[in-house]
Amino acid sequence: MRRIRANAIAILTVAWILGTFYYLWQDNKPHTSSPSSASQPRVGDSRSHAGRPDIHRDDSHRTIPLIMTQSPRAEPQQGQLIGSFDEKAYLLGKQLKAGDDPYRDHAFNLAESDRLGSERAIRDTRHYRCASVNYDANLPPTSIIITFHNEARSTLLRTIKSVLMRSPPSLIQEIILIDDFSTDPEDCQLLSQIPKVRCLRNARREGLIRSRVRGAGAASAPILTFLDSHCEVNTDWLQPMIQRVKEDHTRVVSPIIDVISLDNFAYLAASADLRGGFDWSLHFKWEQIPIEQKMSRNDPTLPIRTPVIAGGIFVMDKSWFNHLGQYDTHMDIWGGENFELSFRVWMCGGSLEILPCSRVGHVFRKRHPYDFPEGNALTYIKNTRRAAEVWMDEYKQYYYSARPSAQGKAFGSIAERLTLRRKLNCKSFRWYMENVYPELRIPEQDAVSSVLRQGGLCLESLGADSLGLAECRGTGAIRPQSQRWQLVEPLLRQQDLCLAITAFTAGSKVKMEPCSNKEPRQKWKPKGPALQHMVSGLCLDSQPPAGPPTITQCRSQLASQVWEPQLIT
Ligand code: LR7
Ligand code: MN
Repeated sequence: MRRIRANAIAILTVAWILGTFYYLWQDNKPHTSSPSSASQPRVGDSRSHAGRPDIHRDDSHRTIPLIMTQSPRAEPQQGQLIGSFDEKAYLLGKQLKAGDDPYRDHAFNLAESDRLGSERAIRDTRHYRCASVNYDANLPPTSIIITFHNEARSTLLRTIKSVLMRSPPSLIQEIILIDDFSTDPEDCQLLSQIPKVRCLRNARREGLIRSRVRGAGAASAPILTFLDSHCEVNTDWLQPMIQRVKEDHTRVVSPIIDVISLDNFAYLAASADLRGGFDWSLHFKWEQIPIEQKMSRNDPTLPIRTPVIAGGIFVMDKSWFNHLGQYDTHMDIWGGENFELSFRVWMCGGSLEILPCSRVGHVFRKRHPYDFPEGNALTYIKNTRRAAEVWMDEYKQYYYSARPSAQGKAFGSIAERLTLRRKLNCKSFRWYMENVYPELRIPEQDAVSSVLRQGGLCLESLGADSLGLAECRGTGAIRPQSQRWQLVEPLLRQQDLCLAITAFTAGSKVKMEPCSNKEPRQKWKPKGPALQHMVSGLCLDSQPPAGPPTITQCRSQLASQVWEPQLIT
């Protein structure tokens, strides 16, 4: 009897341990994206509804913090998606020749892309809670618009097949390809044998902006979905975006853009805490969502408001796209259109968001693999200048000071776009700054000039090496440059020269030298009325008053260490 009981306990213990291991394994195993689940409801699915020079290339988007993922599992193959289309013949029609540089034509490793096949499995990179979000059963269908110029056949086909494999078929009305005058018309034409795929070819090179407008004009669905030509969409990518647009047609929504390695085509999850931002030169960058917003996010499936979108991958109501003026079709080839669209959407009554439950992979590259007929730099300047002139009001001055070379470059007439802005009764850029992107610092606030007063005297630079206290001269505009200081933490500037220590020890002299944000000898911060050198911890001291100032041990209220900034107005 006792033996039977002991055996029973042992069996139960083993079963419990095995059960625990199985549970943990289930929880940790990589989820692999599968063909869309919307048409096949899951058993026990308890879904509840919840709500470039920087000109050459905008490189910041290539530095997305990554979360490394495990290798994916096999995904069931989907037949019948491509009809009579002969995929093998299509891919064999363009093969890399032995000895060719696999990066030459596309700025990514073509050999690796060709080797991968068109239906590979990728990891489902969403937060696990996304799988239990519910979407309406009767979402409206969308037209997918993909513009390309000399895209590699294998990446283009993988983009299309990933859409067909991982979207509910009822949501895909059509896939419109705009061949932007690629060398070989068959790259596009042959793909129109795939059911739902249409191919439009430009008679000359138009650039991605006019190409997308053409695609949108040909679209028959009420919702537009734009994709770059080297993407792979992930599990249930489409429903979250269409749902948000269906609920409010003024929303323009993007997925989180995962990274497909340009070297080995690994699919890597991007951080879910990023939004789109920019600097005054109109250089796009990914940035952390502001800390207060991050703290108040208790549901990782909720949308993230974003000041700008990256530009290539987004969903928008077609009537809203047309109502808001599509794109500025005087912009050429590549660049700047994402700012123009983003400012316009926000300022004219819409909103922009990133949906963390939607994930799309994109091959980020380090250079453009195609030519710019007018040159890369001039094109980027023309496009961003148009965006700045039409939308940025008095704030455009900061764009020009960040990009002095833009001044005087041709950008064509903007009369039509200004009329559009007036007709749509759009808000000011100031409103955008205050309500949408208050985190963008205004350079002029940093650059206000002050005198640094000590008693009746002012700190003055006398050439590069010599500094001293001198009688404060003039007021307002007639203050001499040598007494005007800009306190842009951590730098103490006079134009391009900055106050620097000469050595890190007490008693060392200070001098002026060309500014560098990275130079530890130039870093200062206010400490009460004193100015403390951040690295040495010593304070700026006028002693002895006759010679050049030095750095000495900080002592509170020591008269020779008191520097009162007095704004020059
Ligand atoms: O003359 C051209 N004609 C085209 O049809 C030049 C390009 N294109 C096509 C091209 O084949 C591709 O499909 O336009 C698309 C975008 O060009 P890419 O892939 O060379 O550029 P990118 O990935 O750096 O582009 C990002 O910035 C662009 C600014 O104009 C566009 O907004 C792109 O759509 C945008 N891509 C994304 O947002 C994807 C995520 C990358 C980021 C950030
Ligand atoms: Mn791209």
